[in-house]
Amino acid sequence: MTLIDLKPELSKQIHSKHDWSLPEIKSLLEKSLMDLLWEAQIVHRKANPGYKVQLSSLLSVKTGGCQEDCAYCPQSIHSSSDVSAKPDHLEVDQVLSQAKAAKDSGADRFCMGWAWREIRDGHHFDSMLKMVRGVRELGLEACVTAGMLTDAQAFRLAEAGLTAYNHNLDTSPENYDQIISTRTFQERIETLERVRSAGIAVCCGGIIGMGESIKDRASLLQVLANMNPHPESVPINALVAVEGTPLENLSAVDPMEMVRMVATARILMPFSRVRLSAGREQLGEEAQILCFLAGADSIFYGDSLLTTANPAISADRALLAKAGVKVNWDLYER
Ligand code: SAM
Ligand code: DTB
Ligand code: SF4
Repeated sequence: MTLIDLKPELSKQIHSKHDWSLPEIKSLLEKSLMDLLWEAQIVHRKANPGYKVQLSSLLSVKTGGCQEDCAYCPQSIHSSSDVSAKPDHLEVDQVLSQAKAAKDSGADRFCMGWAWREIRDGHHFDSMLKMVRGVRELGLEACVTAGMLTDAQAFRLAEAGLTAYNHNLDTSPENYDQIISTRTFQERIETLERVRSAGIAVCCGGIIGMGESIKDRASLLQVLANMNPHPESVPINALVAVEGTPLENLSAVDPMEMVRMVATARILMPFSRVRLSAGREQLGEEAQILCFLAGADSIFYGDSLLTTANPAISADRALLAKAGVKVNWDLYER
């Protein structure tokens, strides 16, 4: 069931579709920035009345030592980044105390990451289930990102109360083998189907700034926008070029490219949460505010992402207050 089924009155105002063509999407990405922002605002205001930004905190439960060779990722054993071979796992109580701290600072969702190619059954998966239950008991939404999974694992995660599973497509199907060679785009799609069949919300997006063309960005968005239903949340990441990864020397993406990507995602997927994700440290306040205007309605909130830095909580509170953006708690009471 999609949001449009739940709120049928909205379908009369907003055209939500699943058959976007590549030229349609490319022409949105290349539109005059003013016209693109205007169109994105119209869609956003109609689809998301009472606009509030969701605050999602991230924690790396298992850092580094991952067998996959994703070119952007410092946690891959194929990279020489500091974190690439740290097989530490946080324990359940450590994770839940971080979740409690995230809740106390105002987070809505707690997202936990494991640097795995795929989930294996056993002690670590049992701990993951306990973490999901504990996070839900705190009254937070729970999200997990841990690589590929089986039908049975997806079902057990759903049973534990998992709200969403994050599994990004990262780049276009055409560009995929330039970035990752240890798995296929199709394997990613199959995991997403398992997550959806288990009744867990799908969190799926990608990264820009990895040397891809505008056509690649359009093609990635086409796959996302033509899913039916659309992913419940769509993280848009800007590459954080980490030393030791094959992409370490790439220069930061132009902030307006993030604005364009967010605006286009909003137009294509009116009711999804579009999350302004990694790379906010490089964006500056003005570009982030333009991303909110373009329809971003979620951010990662907390001083760190998985292994890299994120803006400080105090800076984010100041930014949200400056933009007059509403969150689920009263900014001025905390
Ligand atoms: N191993 C699991 C997986 O790949 O799904 C979960 C963790 S993985 C770190 C989650 C996502 O983080 C990746 O799919 C990618 O989109 C994002 N990511 C990782 N490193 C990044 C970087 N340097 N810059 C931007 N996004 C990054
Ligand atoms: C997503 O799309 N971005 C987050 C989350 N989902 C798991 C991860 C960003 C990671 C950035 C690099 C790092 O901190 O290691
Ligand atoms: Fe492993 Fe995920 Fe990093 Fe790829 S993105 S190397 S799968 S942790």
